[in-house]
Amino acid sequence: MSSLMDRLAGKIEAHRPRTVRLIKEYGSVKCGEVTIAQAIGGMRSVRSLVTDISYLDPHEGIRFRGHTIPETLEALPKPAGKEYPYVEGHIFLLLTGDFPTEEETLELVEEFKVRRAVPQYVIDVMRAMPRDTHPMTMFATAVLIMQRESEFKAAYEKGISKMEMWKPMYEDAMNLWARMPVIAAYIYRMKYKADTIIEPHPTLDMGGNFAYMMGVAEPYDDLMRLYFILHSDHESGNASAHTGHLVASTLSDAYYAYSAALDALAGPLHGLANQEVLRWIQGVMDKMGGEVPTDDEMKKFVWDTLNSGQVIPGFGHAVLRKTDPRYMEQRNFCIKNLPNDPIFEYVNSLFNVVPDILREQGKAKNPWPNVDAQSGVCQWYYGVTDYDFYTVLFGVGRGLGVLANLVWDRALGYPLERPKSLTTAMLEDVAGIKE
Ligand code: CMX
Repeated sequence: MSSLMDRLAGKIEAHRPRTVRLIKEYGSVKCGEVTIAQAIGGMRSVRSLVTDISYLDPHEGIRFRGHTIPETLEALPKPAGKEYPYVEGHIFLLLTGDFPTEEETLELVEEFKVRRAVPQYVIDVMRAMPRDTHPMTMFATAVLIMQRESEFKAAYEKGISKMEMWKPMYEDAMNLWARMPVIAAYIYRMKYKADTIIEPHPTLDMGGNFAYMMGVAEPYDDLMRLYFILHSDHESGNASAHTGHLVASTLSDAYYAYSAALDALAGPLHGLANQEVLRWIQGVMDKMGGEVPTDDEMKKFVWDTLNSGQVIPGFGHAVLRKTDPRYMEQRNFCIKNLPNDPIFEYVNSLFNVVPDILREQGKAKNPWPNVDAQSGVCQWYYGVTDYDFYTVLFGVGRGLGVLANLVWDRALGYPLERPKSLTTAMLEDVAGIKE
């Protein structure tokens, strides 16, 4: 057993009695209620999911295992000479709740290297797809096609006790974590870089190897360490994490569940917003002939978009009610590394004008920027300008949290998800509407 699996086993043993006790002794205690608006309106804020891996406070933002983003970035081990931590160490934190030592992190770095070989049939399937297929479709397909390798599925078919199910789920998660960045970089080089594939580097960590396989020089490796960590988890209710949890609740394996989570991420109200931000900015740039608009000019572009019935991508959030700390952390990176970049100036200009406009329009509950408003700028600066690829990057990051949650879902025996539907007539009845 690896140090990580060993630590995880201890954590699971210690945690199980808490869940059992809550169900057995306090199962009938209410933790929330549901209104008609919530039932019709996408279950906003309904307190009906449980995870200990991250918690999203509307005003403070995300905490990973109780730690804010700055605390997490500070405490995780970093490769020598680098500003941002090993992604591998963050996986250790998400799974166990403990910050790993350098030694434990390096053990994980080595383990992922052993697990990361992508089978040839996965490559063949990706290559057989029309080259203009959206990269998220390629990515989700690549994950799904590997389902035949699921150790969870194999163990289930042989017959495995409920208490042991987390172990093959962990093996599946580890294999996926190791392969996700490799597959993502493969798609990028095949689709956008004239099929000039770069094989994995023998010594680099996950972030370093990803940058290497993308063919992008330093400090892109550090950017991607930051990026993957920031995008990893946003508690359970967001569409991608929730989809993963729902699918796995049928005792479906990690390949089915993560692939489905990617499908949810591919919508423009969720992860695809990062490509939409760059597409929107490019549209403005074209109209401006490359010049950065004044605030008044930018206001007009924003109002034109709103008046044509579209959302401003990268702004608003279903839970957050302040500027997303993930936006701020990426902004800090930009201020340090690309302060004079024209697209960064565009994003800053949007930061100056959009919140007031959304407030004036009076619809969005949160007028502030979210994670997607800033992430594409950095990619563009380092030459990754094919913005329909950006959601794949989000998908690699989100996989860290989705898969960590799936391991714990199995460890705690979370059951099949099955909320109850009502008809409109029933709601009218509940509301006391007579005619
Ligand atoms: N621009 C214009 N209108 C917006 C808006 C925005 N950025 N954000 C919210 N609104 C509108 C909604 O469309 C909704 O309008 P209707 O009443 O006409 O349907 C109204 O304001 C109320 O929405 P809300 O309760 O504030 O927000 P929701 O929880 O419904 O939706 C989100 C949240 C993120 C989908 C929404 O803010 C949005 O569409 N933002 C733009 C897309 C985006 O950036 N998505 C990425 C989010 C982060 C991520 O998951 O990656």
